[in-house]
Amino acid sequence: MPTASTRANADVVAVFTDIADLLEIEGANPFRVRAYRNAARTLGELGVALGSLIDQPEELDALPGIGADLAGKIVEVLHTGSCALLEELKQQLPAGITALLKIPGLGPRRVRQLHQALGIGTLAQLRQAAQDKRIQSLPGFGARSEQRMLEAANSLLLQALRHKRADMEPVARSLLKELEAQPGVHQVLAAGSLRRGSDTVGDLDLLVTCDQPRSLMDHFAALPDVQRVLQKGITRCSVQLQRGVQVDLRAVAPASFGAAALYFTGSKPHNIALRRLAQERSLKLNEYGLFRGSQRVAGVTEASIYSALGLALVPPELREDRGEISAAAEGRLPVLVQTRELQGDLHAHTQHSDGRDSLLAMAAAARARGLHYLAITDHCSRLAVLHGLDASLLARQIDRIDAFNAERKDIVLLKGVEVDILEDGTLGLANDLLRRLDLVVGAVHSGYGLGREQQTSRLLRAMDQPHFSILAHPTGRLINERPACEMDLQQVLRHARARGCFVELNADPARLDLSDLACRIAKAEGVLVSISADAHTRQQFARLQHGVVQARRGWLEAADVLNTRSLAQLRPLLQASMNR
Ligand code: DGT
Ligand code: CA
Ligand code: CA
Repeated sequence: MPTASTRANADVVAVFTDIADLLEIEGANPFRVRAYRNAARTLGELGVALGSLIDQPEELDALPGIGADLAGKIVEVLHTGSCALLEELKQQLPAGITALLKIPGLGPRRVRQLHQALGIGTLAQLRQAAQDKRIQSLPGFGARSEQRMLEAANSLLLQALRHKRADMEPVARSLLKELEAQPGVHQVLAAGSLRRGSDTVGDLDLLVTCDQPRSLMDHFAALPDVQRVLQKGITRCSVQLQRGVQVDLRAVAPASFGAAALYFTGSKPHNIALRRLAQERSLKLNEYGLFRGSQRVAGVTEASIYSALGLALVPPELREDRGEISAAAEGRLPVLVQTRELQGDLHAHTQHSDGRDSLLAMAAAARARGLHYLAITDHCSRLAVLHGLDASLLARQIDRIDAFNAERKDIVLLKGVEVDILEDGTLGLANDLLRRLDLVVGAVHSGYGLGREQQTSRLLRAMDQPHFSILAHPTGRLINERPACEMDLQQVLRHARARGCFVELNADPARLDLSDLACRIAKAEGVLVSISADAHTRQQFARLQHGVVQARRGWLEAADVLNTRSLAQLRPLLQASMNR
């Protein structure tokens, strides 16, 4: 029977997000909109499965921002997959209309206008209307914005649907748990790009060993999350879940489990390189094992296969055929950084800018994650500067941190700021303010579209400022939303090293910026990488693990990462970046 407890939190988050978007497009009361948006955010960050709370509505009620009304709707979604309010809203507005909000420059009000004036309710309709030049004559639109919308709609429509890894991880985990609980199931593994830690994942590739594959496939195909069965055989089943996620499940023999794990983890180029290596040794490698003639010489574990090929075990994150095989042959695989090696986090926000939690709550959460220092780097907006608020705001934050450090000894707070890098490469705050801090985190928040040379010299100049420590989310990319800025990344990284600056690997799953390859360039250039959660809530320190996975894909070792340093080791490094 489809049980409510197996439905993912993600379903509730998706329903609430849709409600908020649709209400907003309808022009509903902003407070009502915000209630759904905040609830979606809270639930997205919830550590526990909502399904486990379904029989205790009072527990739901107790969550921040969730009243009796929302708690009722959560239960409704858990039971039915949707809720009456959403269905009602969908009667009034086309279901695809929320996709229009992804077009840069299109907010809810303009989406409503497009719908009312031209009946546009989908990306495809928007594209058609823009091609027909029907939009430019509407009040508030013009030929240029129409052209930009056309380009954006085209690229969104073309965008291959790849899922963010952080969204797919819990889906995979809950499927594995479900499979593991079945009788006669011995081993389970999520292979493919998810296991390799790729920042986006096309589909999930699950492996099991079990006594009765046929009945396991039946069970899998009948899971409540399954929307469509694409293919089903005795040892294989491909399904589509809600939100278009595809999952391939394969049952393999225990003697082949390692070989299958290796094969289905990939990547394909890594597999091909391994097979070539096997051939050179007159061996044959496939998903069933490593064979000499008809004799299986290895296959139960991945390690046995690598070892038979004369290789050290290659961590999944490195299996991209980017030099890992010769490194494994020569015993010079990197010792990849681990989450528990992080000593602190150098980028975090509190309720004093756009964060949600207090300084105390953030400090406690960081401490609970085993961190020994945390830099508070609230935004200092240009607007505040113009109004002369900056000095007093920053001064009060400095006082708060001094008071905290005087009283508490379990974690040290560092005084920082996230300051805008302006288009000319200067910073959004005056030097006499920056000078009072322990570190300055600089970031681009506008002018993403500058040309390559202009963007590069902007960043170089920012690092030439007297107080500049860490270049945050260096390329500005947002996965599936905004491409990396055009720039000469190698030159930027080289300059960072020369100026004693550091670069961030922002662990926000929507960013993961630097990319894996960029991390490798940073390592080659000798610039230290700061893995930061960029937490805006106390729960978001959990993001650090995503950053670490990305860093591992970039071959980073503990020594390559700034915040594996103890505070005593870190201080002089930061001081140098603050006194140029
Ligand atoms: P994705 O799903 O696009 O994020 O990427 P992967 O790497 O998970 O790719 P997928 O799901 O197509 O296949 C899973 C693994 O199976 C892949 O990493 C390597 C292996 N594989 C698939 N097709 C081939 C192939 O034609 N040759 C070889 N050697 N391996 C393959
Ligand atoms: Ca895959
Ligand atoms: Ca696949």
